[in-house]
Amino acid sequence: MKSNITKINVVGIGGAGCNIINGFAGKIKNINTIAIDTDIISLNLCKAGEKILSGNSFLEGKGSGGKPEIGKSAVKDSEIEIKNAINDSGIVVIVAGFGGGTGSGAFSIVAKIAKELGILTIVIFTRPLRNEEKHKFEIMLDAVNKLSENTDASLCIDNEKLINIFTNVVSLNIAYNYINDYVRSFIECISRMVNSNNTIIIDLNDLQDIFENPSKLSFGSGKSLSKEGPLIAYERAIKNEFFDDSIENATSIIVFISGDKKLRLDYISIIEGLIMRRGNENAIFYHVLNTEENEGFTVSIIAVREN
Ligand SMILES: Nc1nc2c(ncn2[C@@H]2O[C@H](COP(=O)(O)OP(=O)(O)OP(=O)(O)O)[C@@H](O)[C@H]2O)c(=O)[nH]1
Ligand SMILES: [Mg+2]
Repeated sequence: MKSNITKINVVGIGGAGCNIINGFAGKIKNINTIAIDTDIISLNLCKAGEKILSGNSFLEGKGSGGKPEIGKSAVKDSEIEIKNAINDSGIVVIVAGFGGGTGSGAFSIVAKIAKELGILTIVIFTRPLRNEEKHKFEIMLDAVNKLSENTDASLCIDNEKLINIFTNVVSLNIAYNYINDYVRSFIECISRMVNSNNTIIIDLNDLQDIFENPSKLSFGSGKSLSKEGPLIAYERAIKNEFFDDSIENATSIIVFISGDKKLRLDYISIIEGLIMRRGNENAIFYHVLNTEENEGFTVSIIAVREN
């Protein structure tokens, strides 16, 4: 019997991509993780289910040296391996830190392979901290300009926001973990939307329609265990530091509310009313409901606008 599970492959590229997928590799249902890097040390530390070392014949596992054109040609050498790894996916989510050589140079190769296979392709990328070298910004902007070529939707995470969240007193690693958790919640949301036994559903075809034109995403998610949990979870989602509140300009808004069997109808309609009022009146509204949570409530919002 053919399974109707949409297989989701998350592909981390370069140092940041590998670190970010370490936050959830093996921990989310129906998700496979694949790491691609030119740097053998980064790849060895990565917990992805599958690992691809690119450009080894000329880089000897030493990385791209910050050069996107090297990262790109290295990963081109691995095209067949990449194709085999993602072939059976319904959705590919590429994760990379823009600003270095491997992720910024190679993401477009992986996106092109995925699109040619007819796979829905989402790119999650980070922007460098403001105190990083100027040329990293230029590399990042070049990569951003290539996003619409082979990407259905992209989600930008500005590393600089960590400075306000942590007021500088924590290690970079702890701050980066915050982003790993955020990416994990996004992947979990996509996976649960298309693969859970939801009361009101959204499927891969709906996502394909929503992302008909290359789209920019804004995402926020919140959880709460309390009685008024759905409302608190909504507030947390909307106030998420990485949710850039572009909801006013969104052409589509997806809201995913999950809770236990006692999930109250009045809470659902309050939340949906609040979101609709914030959004543009012409925005298409999609809602997904799940009542199979063991405890607590989650509200996730994805605002979609054209790239
Ligand atoms: N959120 C997050 N951002 C990171 C992390 N590591 C690096 N970055 C960001 O990503 C940018 C690119 O760095 P890397 O991912 O290390 O670069 P790369 O793609 O491996 O490229 P090369 O090492 O130059 O071949 C950096 O300038 C940082 O802004 C991480 O673990 N988490
Ligand atoms: Mg690297």
